[in-house]
Amino acid sequence: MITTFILFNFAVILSEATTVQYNWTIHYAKYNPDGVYHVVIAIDDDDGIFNFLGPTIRACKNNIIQVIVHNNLPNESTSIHWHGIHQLNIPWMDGVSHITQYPIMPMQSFHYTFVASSVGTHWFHSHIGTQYADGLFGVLIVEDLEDPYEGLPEFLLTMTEWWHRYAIDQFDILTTHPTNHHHGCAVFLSGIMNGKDRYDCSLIEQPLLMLNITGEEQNQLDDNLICASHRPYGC
Ligand SMILES: [Cu+2]
Repeated sequence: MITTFILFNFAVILSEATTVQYNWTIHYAKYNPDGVYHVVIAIDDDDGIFNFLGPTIRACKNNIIQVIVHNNLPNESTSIHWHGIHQLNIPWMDGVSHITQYPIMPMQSFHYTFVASSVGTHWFHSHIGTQYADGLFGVLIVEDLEDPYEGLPEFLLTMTEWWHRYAIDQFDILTTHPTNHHHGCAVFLSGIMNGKDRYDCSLIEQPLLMLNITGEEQNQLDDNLICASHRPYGC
């Protein structure tokens, strides 16, 4: 009875609200976000362009957000958690693998539908393993059109630590040699801001190229570059 009531309520909201839709395919790609190529996880937002970091979701308060996620990682399951969204009455949309949903298996899809309930600048991220350290995250913005500050200029900045190994390999190194924490290897090699940085500042002119896993060029990012790297302890 309770379940029926909850579903009914959600159906009423669905029928009245504006819907914002996304259709994502998650891929491996080779990318040099700081000038050094290695395998990352990228999202194709239904336009053939690989995004690193993920595409930004924008919705207004109480819109319905629909994201169809196709998992094209051939040997990893995944799920997406919508950080900051309360998922009231629909916990199965929270995207926490093995807790609120079965992970999305390789070459399978999942259709997330939820209410943009909480105003603010949030983020979404993979909620399995270490995938978000390989780039599987992005920004989720819920605007309030009645906010007195709505319409003022805004600047979006994402920051993440970055290493030159696939994250699970980095994790393996840290857990196999826990004393490495004290010798700097847990310290990131680059500070990626909005998906870009330069590990070697002398390579500031080198283009940022996104390649698919077979090496074909997918995307070239604009070269509004910064150089915020450092090289701790020769890790
Ligand atoms: Cu989170």
